[in-house]
Amino acid sequence: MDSKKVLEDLKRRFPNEPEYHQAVEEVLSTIEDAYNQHPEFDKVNLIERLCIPDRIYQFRVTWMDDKGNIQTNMGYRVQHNNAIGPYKGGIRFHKSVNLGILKFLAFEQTFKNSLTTLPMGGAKGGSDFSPRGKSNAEVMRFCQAFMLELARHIGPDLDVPAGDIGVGGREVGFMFGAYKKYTHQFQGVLTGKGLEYGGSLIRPEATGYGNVYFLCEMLKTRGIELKGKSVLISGAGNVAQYTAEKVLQLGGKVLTMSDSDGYIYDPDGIDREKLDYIFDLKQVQRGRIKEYVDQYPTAKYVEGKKPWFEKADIALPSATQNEINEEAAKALVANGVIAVSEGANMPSTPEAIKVFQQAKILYSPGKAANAGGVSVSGLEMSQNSERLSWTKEEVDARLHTIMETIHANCVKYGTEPDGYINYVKGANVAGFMKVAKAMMAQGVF
Ligand code: NDP
Ligand code: 2IT
Repeated sequence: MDSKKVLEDLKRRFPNEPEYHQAVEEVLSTIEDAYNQHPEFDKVNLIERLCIPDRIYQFRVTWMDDKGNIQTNMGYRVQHNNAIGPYKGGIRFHKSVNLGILKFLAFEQTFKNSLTTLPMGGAKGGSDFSPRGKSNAEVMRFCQAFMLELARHIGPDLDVPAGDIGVGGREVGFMFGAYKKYTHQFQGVLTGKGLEYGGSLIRPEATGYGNVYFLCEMLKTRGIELKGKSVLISGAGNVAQYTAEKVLQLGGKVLTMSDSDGYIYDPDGIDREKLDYIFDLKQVQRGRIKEYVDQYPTAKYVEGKKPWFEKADIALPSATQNEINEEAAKALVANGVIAVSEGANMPSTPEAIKVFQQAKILYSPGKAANAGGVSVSGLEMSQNSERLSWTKEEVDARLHTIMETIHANCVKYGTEPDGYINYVKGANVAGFMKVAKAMMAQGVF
């Protein structure tokens, strides 16, 4: 494989999809050596078949707002690869959603799901609809309209969506209800469901908890403990909230959280009581993070900025893609950060990753560090299939084991001659090899 040529070709065929190009470039640049050791891969053009999604559905979603106006949004499902299991991946509702972003996410998901040790292929879907500022009834009508079209393309053994940005328990519930009504079937077709109708314990917590378990594994390689360390978290949504909870449980100090308008910095740390306030603010009131400083005036709110210029030991980006650029990465390193572990998908730009790796700090990409979410989704599918529910302890223990296994695989495939662990390379090579071998065994499609 000539990775430059493959990438140039993709850019020519699919222009105006910069996030997709970015995700592909990162993987190709790290798997090239491993790929070239298997000439049989290139003989069947495995790389192009792995980079280009199996299929993409694109549709108009029409719904009525509370004033009786008819609104339209775009809906998408990218089914990237199902070599190792049914398509699996979240649904994102955000005004920025477009095909290029969903293609990057579906591509990443394929390698992430491969790393989880569970049988899941890669997919992603979503809409440029934003639940922010919409009434409950509007969100319900939108979810029903979205599912009216999506329902014909998914199924428990075909494609199993879940949440992502803008899609939490409420939206999954509305979509599940709609799927059930349209198909007349009660099936485990979505994960992240409520506990009363087939959801798994620990699924809401899984991405955040998993990232902190992964972080602890990374720290262990240098004999460092999380206890007593200060932590910057971005985002204030599902991933950020449960990341903060686990950091607190393990004795770390959370200094920041954020949303797309700005960040809060609490010099005393966000303790249990303050975190409960944030859970209520975000999950019940659906408020904004700046309201935190009204409640806790010793904290500050910084409008329009990201938290990366504050001094801390650890950074856990948990909001969105490309939220850490080169300048932010340099500031983190200059301030003595020892580890960056990604709760979000592709939050660091390629330039930022270079800064972390050149400084030889511990740095793990989202496809390894945030794989806990989809892993517990996989465990939810297992529970649905056997029509049983496992205890919190059992699911959490399995999540822990999966994160340790992913870490061990990154070490196995990513350790460089000087002993530095290149987690990007490790995750990409480990994720790639499993999918590649499955594709080779199944013939050319
Ligand atoms: P939520 O919708 O629950 O929360 C997203 C948070 O990030 C909000 O605080 C939001 O602020 C902020 N945010 C979203 N978009 C932007 C933006 N463009 N710029 C700045 N801030 C932004 O989503 P999740 O917590 O579920 O997802 C966060 C990240 O984690 C995403 O990258 C997602 O892909 C990834 N992820 C999620 C998993 C899951 O299980 N949910 C699993 C693995 C990864 P605001 O309210 O202002 O929009
Ligand atoms: O990016 C992700 O891994 C998710 N949004 C979770 C996907 C899932 O199917 O649970």
